[in-house]
Amino acid sequence: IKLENDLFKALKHGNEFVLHYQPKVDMRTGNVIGMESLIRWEHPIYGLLPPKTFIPLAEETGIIAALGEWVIRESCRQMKEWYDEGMTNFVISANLSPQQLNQKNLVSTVAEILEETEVPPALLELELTENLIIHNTERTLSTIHELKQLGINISIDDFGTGYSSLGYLKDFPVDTLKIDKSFIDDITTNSSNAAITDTIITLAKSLQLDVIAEGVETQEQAHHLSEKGCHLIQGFYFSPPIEASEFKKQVSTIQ
Ligand code: G
Ligand code: G
Ligand code: NA
Ligand code: MN
Repeated sequence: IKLENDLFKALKHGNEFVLHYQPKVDMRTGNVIGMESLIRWEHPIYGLLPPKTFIPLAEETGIIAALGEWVIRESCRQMKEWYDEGMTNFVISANLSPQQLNQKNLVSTVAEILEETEVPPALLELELTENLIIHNTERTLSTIHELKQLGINISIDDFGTGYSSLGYLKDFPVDTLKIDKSFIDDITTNSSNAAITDTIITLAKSLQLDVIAEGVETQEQAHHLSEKGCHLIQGFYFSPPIEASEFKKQVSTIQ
């Protein structure tokens, strides 16, 4: 209850949340091609709280609608700032909770934020978890179509972890599959996970989707993925999520 009250207050007063940014790198060029924004809560007493300590609570209490809107707006605001500084080749990704997709006004809110922040729609990506997509309804599907019509990108997060047939992929207008970290962890030693990863890469290729691996921590993992044709990488190997102020420095170091 205590944390729930704090969450309401933190959102109302607006300045206790912060986004960190994790670069996504194209290994063929070494360029940063985008970044995922990941929320943290600068709690006045408990210090910097990771999302797992408050996102579930925000989802249970419905606060996620307003919090999620803040995440998209702040991601776009920061993106525009970097864009104006000449970093025009990035796509910024924000995570979307399942509840947000059921919000009636989600599409119009995203449209408003794009207009307000003057971010080109093609430079925004929303990450949806595979489980959200599997438990889809007609409405989920039409919402995703409407989001796509705004000109933004859609990626499927944690790909490979849902219990699904892959049939949904032909109905959903998605751009990118994000291979879940759990497959990447032991990709060089576990032949099953290597085979699954390989299959996802092939699947993405045949459906003409982009594919990115997340949670890449070692050079061996990066090499393995590269050899299999997955050139986009996100993970501690290049950088953990970092503050906005660190991001510009990191970008010039990586590039
Ligand atoms: O880096 P990390 O510990 O921050 O992220 C942990 C989890 O929290 C991830 O599963 C990530 O998808 C989720 N997460 C991070 N930021 C957000 C956000 O802004 N919205 C939602 N819904 N989930 C987020
Ligand atoms: O949205 P998603 O569940 O994919 O969130 C990504 C999570 O993975 C975040 O908590 C982020 O901090 C974390 N993460 C990103 N790269 C790495 C990595 O290389 N190793 C580990 N252990 N965690 C990572
Ligand atoms: Na994500
Ligand atoms: Mn993920």
